[in-house]
Amino acid sequence: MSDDIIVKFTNANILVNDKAYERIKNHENSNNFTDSLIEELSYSDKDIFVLTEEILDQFLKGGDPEDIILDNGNSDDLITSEIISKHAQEKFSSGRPFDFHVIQDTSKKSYTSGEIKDFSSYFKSRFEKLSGFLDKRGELKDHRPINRIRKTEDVVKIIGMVNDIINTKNNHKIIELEDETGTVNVLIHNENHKLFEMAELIVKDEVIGVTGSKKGKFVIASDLIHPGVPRIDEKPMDFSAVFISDVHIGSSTFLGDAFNKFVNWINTDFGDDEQIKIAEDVKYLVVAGDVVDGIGVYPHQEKELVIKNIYGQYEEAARLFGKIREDIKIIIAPGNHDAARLAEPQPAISEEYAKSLYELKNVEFVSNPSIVSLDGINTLIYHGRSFDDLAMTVKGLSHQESDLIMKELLEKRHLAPVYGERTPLASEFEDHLVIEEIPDVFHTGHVHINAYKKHKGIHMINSGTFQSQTEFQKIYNIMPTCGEVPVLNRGAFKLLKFSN
Ligand code: D5M
Ligand code: FE
Ligand code: ZN
Repeated sequence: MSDDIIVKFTNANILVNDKAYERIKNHENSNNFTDSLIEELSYSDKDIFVLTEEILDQFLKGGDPEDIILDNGNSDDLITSEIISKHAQEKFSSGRPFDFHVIQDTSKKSYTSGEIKDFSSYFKSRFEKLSGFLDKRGELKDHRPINRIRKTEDVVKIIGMVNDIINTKNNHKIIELEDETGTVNVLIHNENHKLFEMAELIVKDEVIGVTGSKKGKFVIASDLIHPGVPRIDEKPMDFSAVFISDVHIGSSTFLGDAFNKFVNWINTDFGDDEQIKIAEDVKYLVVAGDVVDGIGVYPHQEKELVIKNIYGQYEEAARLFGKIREDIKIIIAPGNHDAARLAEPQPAISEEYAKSLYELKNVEFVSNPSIVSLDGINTLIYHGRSFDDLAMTVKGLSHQESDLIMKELLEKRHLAPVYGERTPLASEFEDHLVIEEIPDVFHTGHVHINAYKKHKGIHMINSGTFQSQTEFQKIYNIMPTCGEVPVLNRGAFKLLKFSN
């Protein structure tokens, strides 16, 4: 009988210490008790573990045996430490198991032959992906292709890409909409205030749904529908993630003192008790582009550089990021100042230029945009170049409030909806800038001004900069927020200031 118990536990990869074994053996229904223990404990992700009296107590109390297993690492009661699996040892000795993986990276996938046919397959891909989201919207149920709309019709539902937006003499708006079958003009009356306001946020090349009626040449819009994002549930988070961007190492306006303070904080050597507590929790540092200032990014840039070659800039970056404690994973995406193809999607920063940065063991390089999972918290990283286009073309959107832009991009389900303006987009076979997965965190930079808002459960973060105002920014009256670092601390947003 008691041999059976041992065999059962052994087959289940569970070692039983003497005291626990005595108690199980003396249980009135030892066989059934063994079975239920094995069933409960086999959910553990450890290869082998030791069943102790405490675990048994926990089990009998109806608690989760896992809770106590984690606390038991140093207990003398364990038979020996050698028999704990290597896997478990790694997990416990570092004390910080990482669950990091890259969900979307276009570094290698992204290519283009540069031929005209790429251009049409690019737009076809964009249309297919975005109309796919709209197709699921109840408001657009039974929508029809544009060439199937009759001359006069009371109820019209269509999906199309915005070809053009025209403001009429009487202050109405006409949106020219196109699908694979044809084009149609959608009229938005200025008396329909709410709809007109919505229409002001529509940009060229985005894909929208329209409901309305057909009269003569026009579809008179009663509603405009974005692909949209559903509200998401907040995920539990038992660590801190830190977000920075636009460090601009190599520039004479790079704020080295503030950055050093930041590094000291993240290493738990600087800050008040509460701040140090947050730092102790940090597992991930995400960098959303413009790590260095680059060279030849704008005319006469050399006058504003203290490190005038790109290799030297990345070496300095490696020296500074190399001071960060090694048990923090650093994830780096490129921006428009980094050494990577400028056209988006930008592949990861080139190893050729950033050799010493690549030598740091705790750094991961990803594309712009990319999606990474930080212990299950899905983070969409995008530098934010397209913000320039949106701030320029859309009334009410500005660099100062990039949270409003981020919200629009989420609702449009596209990171750079306007094609052919300042944001160079690679005409690929596939549109990689469609927001296909709903992230938990949407992290951007580029504008050098911090922003934070939660939209339908998604943390939208712009991580500001470590560069003081440049000559260029003076001309455009851009007032950067410097050395202000957003942190998600166990799900709560905090902004830590290192600028003075
Ligand atoms: O961008 C730094 C800041 O300058 C940011 O606020 C955007 C703005 N910027 C940069 N390039 C342009 C263009 N071409 N037009 C308008 N505004 C721009 P950074 O990428 O760090 O140079
Ligand atoms: Fe920048
Ligand atoms: Zn930038």
